[in-house]
Amino acid sequence: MSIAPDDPRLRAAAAALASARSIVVLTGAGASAESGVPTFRDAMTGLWAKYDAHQLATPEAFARDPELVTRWYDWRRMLVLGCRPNPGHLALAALQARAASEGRSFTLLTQNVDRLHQAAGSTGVVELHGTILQWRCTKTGEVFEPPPRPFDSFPPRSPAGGLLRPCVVWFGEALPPEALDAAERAIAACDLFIAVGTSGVVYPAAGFAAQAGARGAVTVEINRDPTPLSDVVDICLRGTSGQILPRLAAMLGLTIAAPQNDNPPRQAGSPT
Ligand code: BJW
Repeated sequence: MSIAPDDPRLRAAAAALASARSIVVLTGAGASAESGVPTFRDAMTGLWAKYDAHQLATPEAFARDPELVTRWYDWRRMLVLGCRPNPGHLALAALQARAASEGRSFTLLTQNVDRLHQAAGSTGVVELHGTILQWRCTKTGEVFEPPPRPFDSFPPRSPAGGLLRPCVVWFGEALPPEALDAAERAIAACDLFIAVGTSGVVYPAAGFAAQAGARGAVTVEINRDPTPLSDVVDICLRGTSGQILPRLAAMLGLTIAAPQNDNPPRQAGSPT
């Protein structure tokens, strides 16, 4: 059930968005669900139903069975290349543009690997878990942006003959240091922190709301379902990001353009 338009929690969140000097938004897979990207924990459908996502998203799985792991990631890469930003992505981009025009800081941290925030127009997006649209050679470290069609053979190889792997962060791997630094600096300075569509169980991102709250920021969760973050934040907004974020934007006087259905597919080139 979604939150009522006149709910005081919605008004409190809109007031915080209108007045905060430094806003941090953390998004998770739920933010892309209404674009048709399966959430991490729902990604195992069809041919992949017999596998556990936690078992595939590890360096150990890649070492053991690079063909299986790269087939899964290439299937997901093709899926996200066919997806478009939803009204939640567009609302975040509009809120960021508004904040910037008023000289206020707005940092978007995402755990998502689909680059839909960038496609919606968000800038300076901090990719905590990398991106599935880029792959790197495990031999040379060279990064490639494969063309928008499936790899010809699995596991894919670079021109140097090394195995290619997606530029994502697997369990047990360190987050990109520059992304973690940027997140920590933004959290230390923020007076409003909003977690959108994340299950709040994967660290370090799962700890960000508590860190922001401990430093005195107002904390908000937007999620379809309760999560461990629900007990940590000041304001829980229960509903989908594609409904709630445009509503908050509208309360600040922003109009969100309807997503374009006739966009050409996103293009990828190679190498970067
Ligand atoms: C909607 C909606 C709609 C649906 N609207 N809502 C401290 C304590 C315990 C463990 C650890 C710890 N610190 C580190 C760890 C270990 C580990 C970890 O956290 N394990 C936990 C499982 C316990 N963390 C790590 O290993 C991290 N590395 C690390 O800390 O390194 C330290 C180190 C330092 C130096 C050297 C070496 C190491 C790395 C974590 C990397 C996570 N990677 C993944 C895979 C990325 C690639 C891929 O996509 O395949 O990232 S795992 C997966 O989870 C993915 C996601 O980004 C991430 C978070 O998932 P998310 O986004 O929350 O999605 P879901 O599916 O879980 O939830 C969706 C939510 O949306 C739900 O709540 C729905 O209700 C909601 N929703 N529709 C709004 N329309």
